[in-house]
Amino acid sequence: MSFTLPSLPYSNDALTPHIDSKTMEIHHGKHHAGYTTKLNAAIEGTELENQSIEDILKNLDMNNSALRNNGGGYYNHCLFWESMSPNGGGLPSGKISDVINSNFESYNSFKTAFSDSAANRFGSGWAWLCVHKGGNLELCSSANQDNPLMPGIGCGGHPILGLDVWEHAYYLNYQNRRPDYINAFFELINWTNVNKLYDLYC
Ligand code: MN3
Repeated sequence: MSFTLPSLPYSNDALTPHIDSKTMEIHHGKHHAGYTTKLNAAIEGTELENQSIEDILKNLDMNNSALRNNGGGYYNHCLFWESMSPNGGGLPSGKISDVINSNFESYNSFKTAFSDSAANRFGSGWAWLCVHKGGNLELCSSANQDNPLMPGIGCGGHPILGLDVWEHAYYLNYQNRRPDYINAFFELINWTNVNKLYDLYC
């Protein structure tokens, strides 16, 4: 069995003006496709072929850089596309709204903390919102294609929202202005999906 590149849940131009069509086309069609191909090459002929991507990441040998980079890249981008919606953004709805308020005091302080986490990640990486068993939330960031499911990353729980802060995610439209891109992401967050993942993993 091998992993397949998922279709985007919307068209390349659906997230404009926040994320432009060309960036989406290259990011999904080239970068994510590349991680998928290389993940499949890394597991071909091994016992990992029959495992879920979550299990592969949870039990990862962190010295296996091909699997770490491409397994992470595959999973992280799958979550990233689902983290956004043309109809997203605005205040959180549903249960996650209450959980954010109880964990971070308010939506605004959550937004500031998540944005700082994304802005302060030096070089390439990701910002995450994760849920622990029992329902508590944790914010963190990780380098490169690392992911909270991997051992020893320094943050834990199951990711329910992920923001890609690699330059390939924003450079065409925003150049070096990562904070503007982070602000734009908040106009796109798919709170329906965040609620769904919270219920699955809390
Ligand atoms: Mn990316």
